[in-house]
Amino acid sequence: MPNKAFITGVTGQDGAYLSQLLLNKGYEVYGLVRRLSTPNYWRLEELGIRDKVCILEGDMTDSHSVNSIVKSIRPLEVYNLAAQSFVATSWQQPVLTTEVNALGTLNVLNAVKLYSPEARFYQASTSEMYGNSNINNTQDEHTPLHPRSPYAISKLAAHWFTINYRESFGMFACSGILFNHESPLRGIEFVTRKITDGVARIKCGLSDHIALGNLDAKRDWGFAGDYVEAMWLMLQQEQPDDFVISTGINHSIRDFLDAAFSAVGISNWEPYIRQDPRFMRPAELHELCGKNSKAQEKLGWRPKVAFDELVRMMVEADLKRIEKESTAKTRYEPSLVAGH
Ligand code: NAP
Ligand code: G4F
Repeated sequence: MPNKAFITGVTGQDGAYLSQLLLNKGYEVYGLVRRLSTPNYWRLEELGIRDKVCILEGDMTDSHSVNSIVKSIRPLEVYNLAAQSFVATSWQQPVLTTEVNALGTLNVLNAVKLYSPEARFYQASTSEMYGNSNINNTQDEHTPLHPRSPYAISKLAAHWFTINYRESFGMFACSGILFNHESPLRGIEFVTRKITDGVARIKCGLSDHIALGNLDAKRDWGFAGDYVEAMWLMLQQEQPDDFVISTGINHSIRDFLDAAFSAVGISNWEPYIRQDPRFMRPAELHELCGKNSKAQEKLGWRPKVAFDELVRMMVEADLKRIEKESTAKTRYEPSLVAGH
């Protein structure tokens, strides 16, 4: 019998790569998808797996739908990836962010506890939980947590619910504290993809600038395809545990601009960047850099794709999309919304 995996957030960046990984390993993959007026399957389609994932309609905030789904499939592995994942939006929609990320996680944990108690559970925790807290400019599993956005607070609650269900009910529940991970499937509102899409448009003569906020923040950026392997590895261990997943190297937004513009042969990017206060945050995280030694030691995991390779991969994918768009004469992703 193939192993059954249930993924919330299956239409997101990580959900798509994780589905691909699990399908390649012979799993049956079931994904929770919320009802939208326009279905959002572009990532699963780009990976060519749209028809291989079994889509089940429900919503993280609707315990009835989550319970029915878990009861009907009785998965052996549950990956809880669904979230309102954009930090900037969490100041505008703190209640929704908390309902989806914190209470939604509780809905999934309760459904697993009631209807599939043998299942192994993965929680998508985040380096945002650290805020500006660090030890020698890095963060690991022991660094104090000090969230600085409604998003980070909601994720901290979900992180502790996961640990609490492990300690209270003996559930095999793991939390992956993942640092920023990117890919050609990244949402266009995140700074990396906003830059690579903007650079590709500038290169093709479709735009003359990119409007950005703080250029000095530093993030530890890895490749999403590498990070979903770590999620799977966590659920294959003998004991449930929590792990930092990161590259251990950070870069500023300026460094990202250097790499993205140089991928299209532009060495001086300053004339193409406009700093726009709409993209500044009420509370910023200045520097994230994860220490991944526990994951290396216990999971045997290490990142494979380096920073320059990642940036180049994203720019090349956006150049290809623009070529396709100009042939089809339509843009197939929503344009940027103010504040994103
Ligand atoms: P993403 O691309 O924004 O995907 C989020 C997913 O959640 C989408 O499938 C979305 O569905 C779904 N979703 C949102 N609200 C929902 C609701 N009410 N009910 C059901 N589904 C809902 O995020 P990602 O980058 O793949 O990240 C995956 C997870 O890892 C998230 O929990 C994120 O917070 C966390 N994380 C990400 C990073 C990173 O750098 N990427 C780092 C640390 C942690 P729609 O397609 O309908 O919008
Ligand atoms: O790309 P970002 O929006 O990602 P952020 O806030 O680090 O969050 C991402 O990573 C977290 C893991 O640490 C995840 F939990 C979360 O779900 C998400 O995937 O912003 C990165 C940095 C910030 O410092 C921001 O202020 O880029 C800076 N930035 C500068 N100009 C901008 C912009 N960010 C965005 N989105 N848009 C800008 O114009």
